[in-house]
This record gives sequence, structure tokens and C-alpha cells, in this order.
Amino acid sequence: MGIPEKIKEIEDEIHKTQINKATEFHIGILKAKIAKLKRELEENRHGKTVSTGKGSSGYDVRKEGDATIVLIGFPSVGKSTLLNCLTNANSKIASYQFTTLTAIPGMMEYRGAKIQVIDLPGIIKGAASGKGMGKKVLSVARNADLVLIVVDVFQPKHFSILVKELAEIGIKVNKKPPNVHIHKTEKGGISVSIDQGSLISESMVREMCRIYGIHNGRITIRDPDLTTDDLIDALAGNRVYPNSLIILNKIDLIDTNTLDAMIPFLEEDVEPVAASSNLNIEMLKESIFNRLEFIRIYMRPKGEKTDYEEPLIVRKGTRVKDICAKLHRNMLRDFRFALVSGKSAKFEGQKVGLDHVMLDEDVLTIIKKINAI
Ligand SMILES: Nc1nc2c(ncn2[C@@H]2O[C@H](COP(=O)(O)OP(=O)(O)OP(=O)(O)O)[C@@H](O)[C@H]2O)c(=O)[nH]1
Ligand SMILES: [Mg+2]
Repeated sequence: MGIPEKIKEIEDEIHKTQINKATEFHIGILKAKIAKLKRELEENRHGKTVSTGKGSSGYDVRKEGDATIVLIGFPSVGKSTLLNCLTNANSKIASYQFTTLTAIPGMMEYRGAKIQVIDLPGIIKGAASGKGMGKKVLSVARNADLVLIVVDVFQPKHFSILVKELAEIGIKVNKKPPNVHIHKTEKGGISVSIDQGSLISESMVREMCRIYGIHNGRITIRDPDLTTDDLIDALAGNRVYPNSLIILNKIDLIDTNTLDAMIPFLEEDVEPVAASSNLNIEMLKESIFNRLEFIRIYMRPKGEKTDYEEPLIVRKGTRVKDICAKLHRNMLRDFRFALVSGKSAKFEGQKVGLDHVMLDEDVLTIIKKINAI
């Protein structure tokens, strides 16, 4: 029996099984088996885990700028119109579905940050399981720093379908990585550290580890509400957790009262816009900028004045080593230490190493090795 047939067989078994306390364990195990088989299927297809569409035509876009965001949505919701008004790009717009056939990048400049926006073909329900080019399209979101989920004002429910499709291929938008720490060892069997009263049992953790071929190691779970699905995500290891924003487009087609009544029923962080008439686009740019959590770093070359005019724009959580890598390809090799002033420093001009985490508006001086040019 091939892998797809095996998956089908287990899915049928899950459908037949009534979900209750007594069957919970069994269903958890079946789900883990499916997730593992799906991963195997991907590996067979791509030679490794879910790819970003590498080697495929049209979907490979080199990351450029300070961050990359993608537009995901059903056909004709206005993704290309949106790309064109956010950036300098000129993606084809038409009233028929599937107008966009490849990934089209554009660059949005906002408050000193260069943000790459990628327009994509429309996707439909079932995309993750291979409908149309859906899977390849969805995969582009894997490397994105932010996913813009675009929905038509008359089809707001499409939002949950899109989130599900993304989740199917391991892109978990607006979710936190599960609080599971897996430390594999050479021998000694499996030891599980889990709080009493947790949703998941120790025997379930052991069984799932066995399915995923982990026979030795320490598993630490620090979240009593962790579900079997979360544990599968942690064991599968190829999940990503990008931020997202929901864009409700074409609001020019409904009156303000209808819109006001609709917003509370949608998920939070909805951005109501009308791309074709440039309505709320500045507000959307501001939300994108905030969601990307940029910080500004002022560089002070050794013995010189701080450059407050053109800060370096980087993401929250950036370390000194990330900045070195961004500045010059030899900077990491030549790095001796750095001096930091500002919110992340204990005092003015604190001497720090490569792992120091920078904060907004810090002033940074990098000191190179004596013999470095
Ligand atoms: N009324 C109105 N129409 C819009 C708006 N934005 C886009 N449209 C129209 O919607 C249609 C589809 O727009 P596109 O930008 O091509 O949509 P798309 O999501 O890129 O479509 P695909 O590439 O086929 O997936 C076009 O006729 C646009 O003019 C809007 O804000 N209001
Ligand atoms: Mg399009």
C-alpha cells in the first residue's frame, strides 16, 4: 500500500471513531501517524521537508529589503490591486479569476524601512492537498516575515479556510510555537517532564516519540494546555509561526453601517481597505510596519559622531551578530567587540559580544580586530 492510501485508511478510521475520553489516546496516535506519513510524502516529493517551491518556475523570489510579506487570498479578492498601491510594482489586474499566475514582487518603502511585498496567484479550498498550484503558492508564505490574508468584503469567512490551508502545510499563522523542549540523546531511553493535571499524558508523549523515531532523550513540556496537535507540531519540527494581518478589501462596495456591524464578528486585527480607490492604504502601511516589529539602530563609527539621520532598520530580537552580517560580509570575521548605549545597555557604552540583543534606538559601535582592514 502506498503512502496516500495509508493516510486515507487512517483518516477513515478517525472519522469512524467517536471522540470521547476513552478514544482520545487512540485518536492522538492516529493523528501523529498521519502527520508522519504526510511528512514522508513531502520528503519523497522534494527530497527534503516541505520546500519553498525551490526549483519550480515562477514562485522563487529572492528575499530583498528589511522584511518580506506575502499576499494570500482567494482569486479576484484584489491582491494584485493591493500590491500595486502598496509598492512600485505593476501586477496585472482583471475582473476574471486566476489573473496572476506567478509570484510578483514589489518594494514598499515606509518610514525608512524597505519592505518586500509578494503578490501570489489566488488559492482555493483544498490548495494544501494539491489543488491547482495551491501548495506551491502557499509554500511561499513559509519564508515570509508577515502573511497578509486578503479577503473580499462579501466573503469574510474565507479567512478561516485560508488559515486552515496554511496550517495544513505547516504554516501556523498567529500561533506561538508549542512550549515543548526536545533534547535527543544517544541512550538512556525517554524521560518526560510534564506538569500534573496537563491535558496530555506522559504515556501519550512516549508513544508519539516512538512514532517519530525518538527512542532516547528528554522531553520537557511546560504548558498544561498543550494538545496532541501541538505535540505533533513540535515533533514534526518543520512548522513555522509567522505573524499575519487580515485585510478586508473592497469596503467601497458596502455602506459604513454594514461595515461597522461586521468588524466585531471578524477576528481582531482586521484592516478594512479599498485597494482600487486607495482607501485606508496609509493606515494599512502603518499596521504592516508595526506588525513587523522593526527597531532603529543608530550607528556610531569608532571615534566619530552618531548617525541619527539614517538609522539601520532591523527586526525586534536582532542581535549584534545579525547587524554585523547585514553591514559587511567580513564584519563577523573581523569583529572584536561592540559598544552599546541606550535601552539594551546597562550603562552608556557597555561592552557587549555578538549575542547581545538590541533594542529600539540603541546606539552601536563595532570595534574590529586590530589587523582588520
Ligand atoms: N470595488 C472594488 N473592486 C476592487 C477592489 N480591489 C480590486 N478590485 C477589483 O477586483 C478585481 C480583481 O482584482 P485583482 O487585483 O486582479 O484580484 P487578485 O486577487 O489579484 O486576483 P487573482 O490574481 O486572479 O487571484 C478587479 O476587477 C479589480 O479592479 C476594491 O477595493 N474595490
Ligand atoms: Mg492577482
